[in-house]
Amino acid sequence: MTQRSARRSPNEGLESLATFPLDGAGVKKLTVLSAKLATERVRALVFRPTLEGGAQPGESLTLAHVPPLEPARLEDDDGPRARFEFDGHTLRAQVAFKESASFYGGGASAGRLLRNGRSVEFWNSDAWRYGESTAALYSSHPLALALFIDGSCAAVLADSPRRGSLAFATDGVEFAFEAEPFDVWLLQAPDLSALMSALTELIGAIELPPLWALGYQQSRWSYSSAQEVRELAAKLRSKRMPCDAIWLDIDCLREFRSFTWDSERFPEPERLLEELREQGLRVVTIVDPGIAVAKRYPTHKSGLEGEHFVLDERGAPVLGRVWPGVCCFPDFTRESTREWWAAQVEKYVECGVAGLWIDMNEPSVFRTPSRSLPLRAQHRGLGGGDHAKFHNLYGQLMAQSTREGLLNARPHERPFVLTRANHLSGARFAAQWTGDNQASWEDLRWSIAMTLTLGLCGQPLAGADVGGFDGDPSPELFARWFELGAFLPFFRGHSHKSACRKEPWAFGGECERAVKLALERRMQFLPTLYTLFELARRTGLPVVRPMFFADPCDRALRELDDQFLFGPDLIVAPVLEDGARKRTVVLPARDAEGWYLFPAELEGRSKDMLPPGRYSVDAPLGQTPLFARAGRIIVNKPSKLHTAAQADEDPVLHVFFDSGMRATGSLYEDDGLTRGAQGKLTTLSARILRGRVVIDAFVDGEEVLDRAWRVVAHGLKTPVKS
Ligand code: NBV
Repeated sequence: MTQRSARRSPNEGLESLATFPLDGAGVKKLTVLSAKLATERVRALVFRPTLEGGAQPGESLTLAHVPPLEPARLEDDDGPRARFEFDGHTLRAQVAFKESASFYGGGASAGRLLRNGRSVEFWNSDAWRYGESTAALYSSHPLALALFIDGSCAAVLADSPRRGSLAFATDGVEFAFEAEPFDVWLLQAPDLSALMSALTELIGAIELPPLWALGYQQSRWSYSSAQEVRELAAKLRSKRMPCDAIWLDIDCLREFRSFTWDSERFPEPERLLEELREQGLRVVTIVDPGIAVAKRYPTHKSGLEGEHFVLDERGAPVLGRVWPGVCCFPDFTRESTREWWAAQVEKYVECGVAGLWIDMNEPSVFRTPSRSLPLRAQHRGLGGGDHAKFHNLYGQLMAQSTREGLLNARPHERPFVLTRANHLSGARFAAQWTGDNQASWEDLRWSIAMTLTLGLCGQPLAGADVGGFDGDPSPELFARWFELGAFLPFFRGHSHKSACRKEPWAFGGECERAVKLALERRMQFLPTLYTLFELARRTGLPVVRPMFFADPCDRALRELDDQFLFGPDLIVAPVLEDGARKRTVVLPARDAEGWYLFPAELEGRSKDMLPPGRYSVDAPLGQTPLFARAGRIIVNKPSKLHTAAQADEDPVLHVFFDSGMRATGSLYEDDGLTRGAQGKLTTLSARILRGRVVIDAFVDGEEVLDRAWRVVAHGLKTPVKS
C-alpha cells in the first residue's frame, strides 16, 4: 500500500484573494491565496511570490496533504504582514505579527525550547558532536510556531525542500531558501489543539507504531557476534530488565554492506532471531544508503543494472566513501528506485528482522568538502534536478521506501523504521532520534527540548540516545538519563563503540537499581503512552508536550524546558543536575484544581492535592517526580519483561479525585501489531457510591460490564473500598 504521495500542483484548490505588485525587491508580485481546512476555526493563507522573469513556486515537495480548499476572506489590514525579497540567489520571506510572540519549532537543534532570537539552518548534516552553536543538524523542519499573549497561536511553514534557514525574532520569523521561489503557509488558530490538527492536515498524520517499539530498546555500536547477542539477551532476562528489542549496528554486516550478514559472526541469523523472539526480544538492524562498489554484492549489481544510483554530470554513478568503502547512492527520488530498494528490504527482513534503523542518510559522505554528495549530482525523479534541490529530502524518501519494503514483507503488520535524517512530513514513515549526542548533563537537558520540538513539528515518536552516544557518563548521569528516557516517546539506550559499556547494569549497585526502576516505570505507564499515540494519530497533538500546553496564557510556562507534559494530565519533572536530590516544579493553574504527586511506590496512595504553584520536591536517585492532574484517571499496568507479556494484565486505574470526588480518563487498546487494527477507546469515570469507588467504563456508548479494573484511589481523606 502506498501512502498518499507528497505532491500537489501549485494551484490545486487554492483561491486567490489578492495580488500585490512589488517593486525593487526582486519579487514582481505577491499573491495571497486562501485555503479552507477541514480543521474549522483555523484560517489558512498561502503567500506566493512571483519573481522577476515570472518564476513561481513549483510543485510542493514538502507538504504531504493539501486539503480541499474553499475561499476565505482576507479580512483586515491589521493581520500579519508578509514580505518577500529576492537577491538573485536567495528568497527571503518575513512574516511579522502585530504583537510579539513566543516562538518554537524549526526542528531538533541543541539548546532551549523557546526560540526567540535564535536561528536554525536547514541542510541535513551528519552533526557529530553537535552543540548549541551547530546550525544544521540531521533533519529539516521549516516550520515556526508562534504563541501569543492571549493563548491564540499561529504556524508559519515554508514549502521548500531546499537549503535554507529560519530566524526567529520577537514579533516574526524570516525564512530564506536558495534558488527557487517557495510558498509560505500561515495558519492562524484560536488554540494549540486546532493548530496541531491543521498542521497535521498539511504534513500528514502518523500511523500507530507497533507496541513493541514503545518498549525499551537496547542498542550499542556494536553487538558484534551472535554469541554476544545471546549473552546480552540472557543477562537482560536473568536480571529481569524489561526490554523489547536488541539493535544490531554495522558490525553485524559483511564489510559494513547493507542487507548482508557477517556469516562468521552471525552464522544463522534466522535461528538467532527466533531464539530471541521466544524471549520476547525483537531485533532491529541498521541499513545505510551507501551501497559498496563491489563484485558479488547483489545490491550493487542490481542497482547498477536498474540505473538506481545518483549520477554525476556525465551520467556515471556518483562515488563517495562511507563505512563500506567506495559507494554508490540510490536515487530515492525515482519511484522505480524506491521500489527496487523496497525489494531489497523485503528480502532482507525475511529472516525475522523486526524493524529497520536507517542511518547516515543525510546522506553523509566522508572526506568531501560538503560531507555529502556533490551539489551538482543529478537526481532523475520528482521532476529531476541537482542534489542541492533534493538533499534535504533524501532521508525522508529513504524512510518512505524502507517502510514500503517492510510493508511488502509483512502487509498486515505495522512497519517500524527509525531514521536519522528527515524532513517536515517524514513522521508518516519513520520515528526519529536526535543523532550522536554526548554523555553530558547538558545533552541530557537538550534531549527534552529536542524531543518536544520534534513533537511540535509533527514528529511525536522521537527520543535521544539514552546514556549519551559519545563519551562515558557518571553512574548518576546514566541513571538520571534512564529516568528521563522512560518518559520520552522513543526509549533506546545506545552508545559509541569506544565509550564505556552502557547496558542497564553497567554501573551496578544503586545506579543499576535506579535504571531497573526506570525500565519498570516505562512498562507501567505503557497503556497511557499507547493511548497518547492513538490520540496523536487522530489529533496531531504531541505525546510529550511543552508545559505551555497546560496553560498557553501563563507566560511563566513558556520558557520551561526542564519539565514537560506526558499527555495532558501528567507532569514529568526529571532531575537534570549532578548531585541534586530535590528540584523545583511548577504546577499550572488553568483547568487544574490541583495536582497530586504520583506516589513513588506506584501502589501507594496520595492523599493530598497540591494547589497550583511552585514547589520544591524530593527526587532521590531512582525517582522522577511525577504529578497527575486532579480529576483525571491515569491507566497503568504491572511491569513485565516485554510489552506483549503485559497484554493480559488487568489495567490499574490511578484515580486522582477532584474535590467533587470525580475523575475521568481514557484507554486505547488493540493487538499492538496489526495495521488498521480495530482498537477500542474506553472512556472511564470514577465516583464514590456508598463508601466505594465505582468505575463507569464505556466503549462507543456501550457500557463495559465484564472487565476487572484494579483501582488505586488518590485524594481520599478516609479509606474506602474499591
Ligand atoms: O553505525 C554506527 C553509528 C551509529 O551507532 C550511530 O547511532 C549513528 O548516529 N553511525 C552514526 C555511524 C558512525 C558515527 C560515528
